[in-house]
Amino acid sequence: MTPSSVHDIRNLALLGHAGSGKTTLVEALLAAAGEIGASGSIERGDTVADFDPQEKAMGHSLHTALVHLEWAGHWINLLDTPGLPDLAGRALLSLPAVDTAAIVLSATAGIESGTRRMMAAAKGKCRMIVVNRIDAAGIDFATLMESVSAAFGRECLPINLPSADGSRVVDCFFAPDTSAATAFSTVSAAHDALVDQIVELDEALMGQYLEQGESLDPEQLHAPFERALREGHLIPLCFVSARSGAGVPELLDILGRLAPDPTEGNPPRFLKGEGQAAAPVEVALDPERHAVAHVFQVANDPYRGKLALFRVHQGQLTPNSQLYIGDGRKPFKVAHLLRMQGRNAVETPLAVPGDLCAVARVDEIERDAVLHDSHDEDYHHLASAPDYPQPVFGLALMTRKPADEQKLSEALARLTDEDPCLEVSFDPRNRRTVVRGLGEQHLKIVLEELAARWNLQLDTATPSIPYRETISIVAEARYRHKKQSGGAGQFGEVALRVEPLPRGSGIELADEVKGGAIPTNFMPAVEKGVRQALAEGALAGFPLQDIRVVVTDGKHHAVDSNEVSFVTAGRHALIEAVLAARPLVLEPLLDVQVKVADALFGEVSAELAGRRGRLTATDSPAPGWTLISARVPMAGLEGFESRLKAICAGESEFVLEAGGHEPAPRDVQSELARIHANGDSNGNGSH
Ligand SMILES: Nc1nc2c(ncn2[C@@H]2O[C@H](COP(=O)(O)OP(=O)(O)OP(=O)(O)O)[C@@H](O)[C@H]2O)c(=O)[nH]1
Ligand SMILES: [Mg+2]
Repeated sequence: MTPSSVHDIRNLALLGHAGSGKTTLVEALLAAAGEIGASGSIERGDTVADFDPQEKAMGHSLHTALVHLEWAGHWINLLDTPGLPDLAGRALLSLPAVDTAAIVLSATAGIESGTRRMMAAAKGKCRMIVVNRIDAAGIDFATLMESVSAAFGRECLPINLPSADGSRVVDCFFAPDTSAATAFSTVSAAHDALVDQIVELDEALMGQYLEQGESLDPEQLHAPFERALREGHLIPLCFVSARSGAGVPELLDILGRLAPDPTEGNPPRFLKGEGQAAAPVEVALDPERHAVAHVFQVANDPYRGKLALFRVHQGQLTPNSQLYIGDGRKPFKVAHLLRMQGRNAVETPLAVPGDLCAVARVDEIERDAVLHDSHDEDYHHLASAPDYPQPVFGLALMTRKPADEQKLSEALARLTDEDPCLEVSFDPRNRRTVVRGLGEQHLKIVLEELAARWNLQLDTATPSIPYRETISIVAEARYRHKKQSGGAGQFGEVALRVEPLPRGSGIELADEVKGGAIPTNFMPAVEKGVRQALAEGALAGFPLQDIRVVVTDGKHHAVDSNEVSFVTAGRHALIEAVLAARPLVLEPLLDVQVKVADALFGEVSAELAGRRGRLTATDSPAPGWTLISARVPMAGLEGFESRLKAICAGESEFVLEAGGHEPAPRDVQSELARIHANGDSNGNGSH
C-alpha cells in the first residue's frame, strides 16, 4: 500500500528523554493499527524500531528509525529517535523530515533535560506532548500539568485526560463526555480551555463561539487548529500508556484528524547557490512539478550497503525516476523505491509529495543531499539545518593492526555521515586520528559500532587539547625575502598589519596595497603565505584566530620576483607581526551542565572548581535535584565523567557544549611556547 495524496500523509518525529517510552510507543501504535501482531518490548529486544543488535543490548535506541502505519485512511510515517543526550544529533536530523514533533514525556519521571532540549529544538515545527506511562501508580497529574505549563507555556493544553484509574483516556475535544471521571481537571474545563485557545486566532470564529456557546464542532475548528499549531499558539497534550495501550487508538485518531498534513505544517525552506549568492527558491508539494527530495538520514549496513532516507518536497518519485544528486552531472535510476518498517524495506511503486521513502546502495548519496530529476534544481539545498550541538569531547584512535588504517578512515567517514555531531580530524602534532563527539558515552557507542560493523580493534588516548593562538594589540611587520644564487634570484617584500578581532570572529584578510607595490598577480601568493602562517601559528604552533591581516605595502623586482618569494615573504611577515602583537594561547572552554541530587551539590561543585571550573548558574529542575551550570577548560575535564559517576553512584546527568575560548593560564602558555621553540611536537598531550 502507498498513500495516494499529500493530504493522506502525517509525518511525525517522536523525540524526548531517553527511556521516556518512544520505542515502546511506536510498538503500541503499530500494534493498534494492525501493522504487527502484538507489541514487542525493549526487555525482550523484539521491537520494530530498535532492530540493531547494539540497540537490543543497550536497551536504548541508537539511530532514528522510520516506520509507517495506516489508520482510518491516513498514512502515518513515524520517526523513532534516540533520547540519549549524546545522540542528540541522530535525533535532531529527523526534524527537516517531519511536520509534527511529538515530545514524549514520562509521567513518572516528569520533565527531564531531554524533554526541554527537544521542546526547544522543535520550536518552529508543530509540536505536541505525549505523556506516557499513565499506567504507573501514584502519579500526581495536576502537579505534572502545572510543571508542563510552567516550563513550556500556557499553550500546552490537554486534548484528552487520563481516566480516574489510568486505565483509559477521556476525549475532551471531538465528542467530549462531560460526565466521565478523570484523574485531574474536568472534561469541560479542558474542552473550554482548548477551544478558547483555538478561536483566539480567529475573530469571526470567536464571535460565533461567544454566540453559539459550546456548539462549535471540530470541523469548524480544523483550520484554526492547524494555524494555532503552526504558530506555536497551541501545543496539544495527550495521555497514553505504551505498555497497556491506553490512549493509543485515541492518539492515532488525533494524528489522523488533527496533526498537520505536509501542506498544513511549516515546511523547511530551500535556497539555491551558496554564500551571498544563495537565493530562496520555492518548492511546492505538487505532484506535477519536478521531483525534489531531501536526504535526512543515511545508514551504512555492512551487508546491505548504504540506505538513504529522504522526504519528497516537490513532485513525486517512481522506480523509474532518474535522479541527480546535488549538482552532480550523472543521474542514477531509482529502480527500487523503498518503504521502511524499521529494519525491513518493501518496494513501493510511488512516493507522493510529502512522503518519506528510501533508496539503497547508491554510494554517492550523502546526508543532506538534495535528489532531483531536472538540472533546474541543481544547487538546491535546505536553507537551515537543525541546531546541532558542537562535538567537543575527543578521543585519539589508533588501530591495533597498521593495515586497518585505511579501513578506519573509511568507517569514520561513513559514521560522520550518519551522525551530524561526530567530527573527525587529524592531529598533525602526533599524527593521530581524532574523533570528537558530544560526550564519553557517544564515543563509547562509536567505538562499539566500529568494532561491530567494521571489525576494527582500536586503542584510544586522550587527544591533545585544540589550543588556538591570537593577538592582543595592533602590530606591523615588513619582511624581505631575497636570494642571489647564480642564475635567477628570488625577491619579494611584504609589509602587513595585524589587528585583534573580538573572540569568535575567525580570520579576516584585506588588501590595502597601493600603486602596484606588489603586482596583483602576486597577491594570491602573499595570501597563501599568510594563510600558511595563520594555520601554523607563531607562538606555540597552534592555528591563529580572531585576527585581521591587512597587507599594506611591499616591493617587487622585475626579474627576480616570483610566486615562491612572495609566499615566503608573506609567511614571515605574518609571523613577525604576530610576535610583535603580544600573542596569546587560547584554550577551549566547555559549558557543562550537571544534574545531581541536592545532597551532592557541594562535592560536585568542589570537583568542578578543582578543575578550574567557574559556576555560572544553579537551578532546581525537579524537587531534590540541582542543575549546576559551569564553564570549565577542556583541559580540566579529563576523566570528569567517570569521577562524576563515582561521586553520584551513577545517578547524574551530564551535558557538554562548546563554550568558546579564553587565554590559557600563564604557566600553560609559557610551557606550550617552550615546547614549540624546542621543536617537540609530542609534548602537548599531557595538558
Ligand atoms: N510502565 C510503563 N513502562 C513503560 C511504558 N513505556 C515504556 N516503558 C518502559 O520504559 C523503558 C524505556 O522504554 P523505551 O521505549 O526504550 O524508551 P525510549 O524513549 O525509546 O528510550 P531511548 O530509545 O533511550 O530514547 C522500557 O523498559 C519500557 O518497557 C509505559 O507506558 N508504562
Ligand atoms: Mg527508543
